[in-house]
Amino acid sequence: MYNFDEVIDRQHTNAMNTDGFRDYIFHADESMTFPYKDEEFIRMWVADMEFATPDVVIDGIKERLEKRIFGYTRVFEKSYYDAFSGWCKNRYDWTFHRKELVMSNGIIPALYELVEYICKTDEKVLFLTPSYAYFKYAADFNKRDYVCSDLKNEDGQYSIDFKDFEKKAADEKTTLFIFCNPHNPSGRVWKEEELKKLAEIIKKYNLWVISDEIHCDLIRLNQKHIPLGKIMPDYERLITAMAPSKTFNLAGLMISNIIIRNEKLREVWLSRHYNFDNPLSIAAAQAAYEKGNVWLEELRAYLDENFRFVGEYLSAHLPKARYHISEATYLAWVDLNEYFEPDEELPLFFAYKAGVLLEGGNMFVQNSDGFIRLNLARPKATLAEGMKRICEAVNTKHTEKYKGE
Ligand code: LCS
Repeated sequence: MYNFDEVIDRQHTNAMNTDGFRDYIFHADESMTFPYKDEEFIRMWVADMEFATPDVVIDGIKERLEKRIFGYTRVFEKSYYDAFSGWCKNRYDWTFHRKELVMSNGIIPALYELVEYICKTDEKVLFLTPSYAYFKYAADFNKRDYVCSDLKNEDGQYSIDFKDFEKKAADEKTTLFIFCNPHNPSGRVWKEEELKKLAEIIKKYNLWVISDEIHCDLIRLNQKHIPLGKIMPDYERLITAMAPSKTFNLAGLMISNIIIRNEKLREVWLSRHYNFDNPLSIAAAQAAYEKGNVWLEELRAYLDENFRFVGEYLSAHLPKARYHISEATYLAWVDLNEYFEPDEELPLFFAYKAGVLLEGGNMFVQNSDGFIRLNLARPKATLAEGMKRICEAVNTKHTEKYKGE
């Protein structure tokens, strides 16, 4: 049994989570102060976990360290493909050809590159909103327009508005759909019928599609992830992105898998991408895919329990909050519209009044005012403290808008 209750000190590790929040959440520098010391915050924002990377991964890195030379490195050996494709086969009954797999330091940099390679300057990127903001940033970075299709939210149940999606897909300038499967921030695991309907529209308009499946391993125990590649086995214009970074808490090692079916696009990638990888990251990822299964199953059970706890706590202390257990991710998506005005700066409110760092709906492009996103991948004790502080701050809130100190 792994000890997910352990509270691990992350100070002095150059962690974004502990040291990067002023810049990322508040666009501020070190001069921004709070009624809390930095180490007193309960940090429920950026998507990494407060849990240790599994021992099997750390052992994999140690074994590689003992080889003592860290020269220029790429994934040459078939053993990496065997480990990762075996993982996909076992968990999702889905595989891909070895030649289709390329590596990237992250999915974000891959998105930035792929938008440039795929979309001409007057073409547009389509995605579903609310959205992980880097889908929009990937378009902005390349000076491409983007178009959003708002998800429908019926009493907290999110679904795709297929009519609206098709209307936007039909625009001949829309050439690329970036799809979050499962979806951050709503936590939806898309069902087979939904994926099939999407696939029909994608095919009808011959769209390129990047299926970002970074969250696919972190689903509730009762859920099933279906790679879009399994629904569209022969569709050439599909790129699938998966990574060990969220699953095993090793985002800082910067390694992700990009599966590019189209040969021409792969050639562009291989000729323009900086094709080197970090040897320690390869070792970590391979060990994770070969030996991380047991740890992951225990983690998922722990996360399920954290989601259950949050639901229970909110219904007792903030009964007007709308909350459903996310089907995927370790991120809770909570609708606080009954307590706040739509344009209130929720991250600012909770940082000042609760000592909790969290992300607000305004950070997810559109269609998400009045929401907060809470990272639940943490020990139960600090989760309970975070929830207590959040609920107390809302319940003692004055009725007027909070505008910062
Ligand atoms: N794609 C999605 C859908 C994500 O949620 C994230 C990280 C990434 C890509 C990043 O991939 P990387 O470049 O690290 O391989 N999500 C984060 C989030 O929601 N908050 O902090 C990070």
